[in-house]
Amino acid sequence: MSEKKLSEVEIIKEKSNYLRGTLVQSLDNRITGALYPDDTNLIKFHGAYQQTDRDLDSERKAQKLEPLYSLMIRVRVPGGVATPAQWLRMDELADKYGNGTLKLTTRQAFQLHGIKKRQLKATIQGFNEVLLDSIAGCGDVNRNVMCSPNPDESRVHAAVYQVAKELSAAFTPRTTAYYEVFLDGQPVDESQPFASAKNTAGQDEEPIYGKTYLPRKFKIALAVPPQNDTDIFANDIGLIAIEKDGELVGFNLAAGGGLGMTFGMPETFPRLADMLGYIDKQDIVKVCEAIITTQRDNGNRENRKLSRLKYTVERMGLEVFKSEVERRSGVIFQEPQPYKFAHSGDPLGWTKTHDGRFNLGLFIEGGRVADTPDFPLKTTLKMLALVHDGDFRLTGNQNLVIGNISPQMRPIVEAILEKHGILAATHRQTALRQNSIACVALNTCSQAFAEAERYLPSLIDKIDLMIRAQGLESEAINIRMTGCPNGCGRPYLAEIGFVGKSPGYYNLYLGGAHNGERLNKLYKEMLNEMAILSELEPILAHYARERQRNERFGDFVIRKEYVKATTQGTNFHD
Ligand code: SRM
Ligand code: SF4
Repeated sequence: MSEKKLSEVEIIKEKSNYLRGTLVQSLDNRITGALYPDDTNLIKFHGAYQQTDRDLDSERKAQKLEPLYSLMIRVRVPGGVATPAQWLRMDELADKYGNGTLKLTTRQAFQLHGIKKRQLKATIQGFNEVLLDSIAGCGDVNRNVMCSPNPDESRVHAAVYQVAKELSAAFTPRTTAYYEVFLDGQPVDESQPFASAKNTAGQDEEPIYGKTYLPRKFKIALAVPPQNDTDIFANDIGLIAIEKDGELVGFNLAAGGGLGMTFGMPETFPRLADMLGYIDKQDIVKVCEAIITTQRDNGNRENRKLSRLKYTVERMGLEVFKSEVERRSGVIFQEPQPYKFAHSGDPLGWTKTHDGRFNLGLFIEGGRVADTPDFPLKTTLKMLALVHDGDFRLTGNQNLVIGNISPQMRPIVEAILEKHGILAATHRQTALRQNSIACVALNTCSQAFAEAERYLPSLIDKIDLMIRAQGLESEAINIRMTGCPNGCGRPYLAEIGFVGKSPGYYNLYLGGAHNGERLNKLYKEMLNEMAILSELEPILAHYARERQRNERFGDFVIRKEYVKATTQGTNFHD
């Protein structure tokens, strides 16, 4: 039998000595703004990506300059809950070392862009001082664990959030490389998993991942029905909280979700996680670990385009995969418990918590926290963080919840936000815009074929005119755009999805379920703005005229046969 050829990244991991590589030398080298090539792969495990300013690439090339290298760094926030002190620190680091903005990601993490490599260590040390870390922000490991961002909405929410934190800690890499390379001399909080290992430098062990980690990235999300605000079916593991008499008893577990695909490679496709069954809450870490090690040992390590768990499940077959997980964990899946998801969006505006405090959901367009002359969002949130006695919660839809506000603080929070027009901005939007997501795309993302975050707002300005003309301003229609088919803004779960094909041109997908339980389907290819608007206008008008009571846009376009329903990942391209 011929030996299969491992992908280049596998070799780099193998010889990296638990993710060290030559990172120290790369960061010290002052001749170039770039890292050594192998280290560009390893740095991802520590949460950073080497990028260039793509707006300037050709100009700099013409001037025979190297690209303007910088790093994007992703800071994990399990379940999205951050303290005011953490918010303030992120705000400060964005100004001091980054491009002056914060990106709230679709996985409830923070991203800073534009960090120069000589300032990376100081940036990471800055996170560490407020007990944030970037290890496993990216790389072939379990990423930021998502969870409905309202831990105080009920006792169940609080319990689910604890499970999210437990899973995050259980699957954080144990290598001491992060500590050695970035945190020399800094105190490490004992709650951070690598703290316990720091005295054993040089004798690293990765009991779960092993020396070459996973074949590919891995993602876990938890949700509390009826909210599917973490889009659990897009994850390698999706956990649906099941409660009994107001207490969390366990989870329905779905596995094998993932959205990335490559144009022209039909063997790659978005796929929703399959339901494996119900598990009691005390078994959840064990079962998730069994899924992770099954993927570790069976995932494709030759072709990174086919290495996510979703392809392992397809290859092994669901039943064989499930039995293997049961064998490894010693836990048998029970029949899934009944549950119902209503939506995948965020509740915006004021809500009251079960213990009499308040949450305020704010719409953050594209998840970008920045200041503009007429909309000082970043400065206003900083002012709020200076007085706020609750927390800040990043949502899976790139929005922000000012959480846990005491009744006494509510008028103060309101006054600060009102003074600078932030509250009004959330309220005056159409429900369609409030349900929009755009991935980063240009100018930092190396994968982008087209704009997303910088373009979607102006496209929605035009779609909004049709929406208002048809009286649909209160219809929550999920609309999502990405600059390439990797799926970072989860466009294949949108009721209206745009995926960039080339500058100014997008594929239009229709028919995703409003609650995140059905993928959409390609409706038209390579549309420019004019074509997008002329395609959408009659469909929206048709929806306004003929929708049934409570019928969602995604369901309507299927009933009226604009597209066929996608029933599973393997028929996404049909
Ligand atoms: Fe993503 C790669 C941004 C959520 C699927 N993603 C990237 C990179 C790092 C580009 C790269 O490889 O060079 C992007 C950095 C852009 C930049 O300049 O910041 C990037 N992904 C993002 C974020 C920031 C989008 C956003 O605007 O919020 C999200 C960060 C999440 C986080 O905090 O961890 C983000 N990415 C997602 C999601 C959504 C999710 O997880 O719910 C997906 C689809 C779900 C999935 O994983 O299948 C996603 N990103 C990808 C893929 C395709 C993976 C695949 O299986 O094919 C890539 C490319 C890759 O891994 O090779 C990618
Ligand atoms: Fe970049 Fe593509 Fe992800 Fe958008 S979807 S951030 S363009 S990788």
